[in-house]
Amino acid sequence: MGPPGAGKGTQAQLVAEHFGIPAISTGDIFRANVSNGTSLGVEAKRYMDAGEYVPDEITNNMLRDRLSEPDAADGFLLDGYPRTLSQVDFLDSVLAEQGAELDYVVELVVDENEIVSRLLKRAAEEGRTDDSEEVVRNRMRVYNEQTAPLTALYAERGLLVRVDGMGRVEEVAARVENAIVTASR
Ligand code: B4P
Repeated sequence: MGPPGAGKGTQAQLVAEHFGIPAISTGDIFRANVSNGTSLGVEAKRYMDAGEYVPDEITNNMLRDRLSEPDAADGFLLDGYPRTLSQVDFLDSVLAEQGAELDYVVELVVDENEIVSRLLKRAAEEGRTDDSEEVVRNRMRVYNEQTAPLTALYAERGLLVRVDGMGRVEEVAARVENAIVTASR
């Protein structure tokens, strides 16, 4: 978990590779659907371009399908999911059906100025349509309202591991890996 631009996608790839499990990013799945012009992509794009969350029903069904693929049978890392209370409840029910449970919830902590500067840099380099300053500010507002409160819920469950997300990508990856190893002792 972490605000937009905290480095969730960047770290998810590195950490999943380190632990030999797939990184499952709801944002990436939406973007793949947008590029392939699927009906899911057309629907998702409307929300993503405005910096709003894609409705829970669409996101939850998509996530359930992805978790039923064979490569997720022995563990997985979720990137950018859950983002709402309804997604937390849905994930709990899918995991219960599979007899699985979450081991950790990693929160990347990054200050707001750094976030805006990272995302504006990405807008210039990659041209992602949801990285304009106006849309980034809306994404941060939506995150603060809907997703930030979920970290308290996972802290109550004893699953939350908070990691400083400032600094170089490799430094942050080492911190995440160490935090997970320490938390599992
Ligand atoms: P995401 O794809 O999750 O986008 P994000 O929040 O910007 O990603 P992230 O934090 O992963 O940033 P990244 O590592 O790339 O979501 C996009 C949209 O999809 C959402 O707004 C929503 O509409 C929709 N969506 C996704 N999941 C959903 C859900 N569950 N429910 C409903 N809607 C959903 O890093 C950002 C930039 O910083 C990159 O350019 C990177 O190179 C750079 N960077 C990373 N780490 C750095 C570091 N340490 N130093 C310097 N730069 C760094």
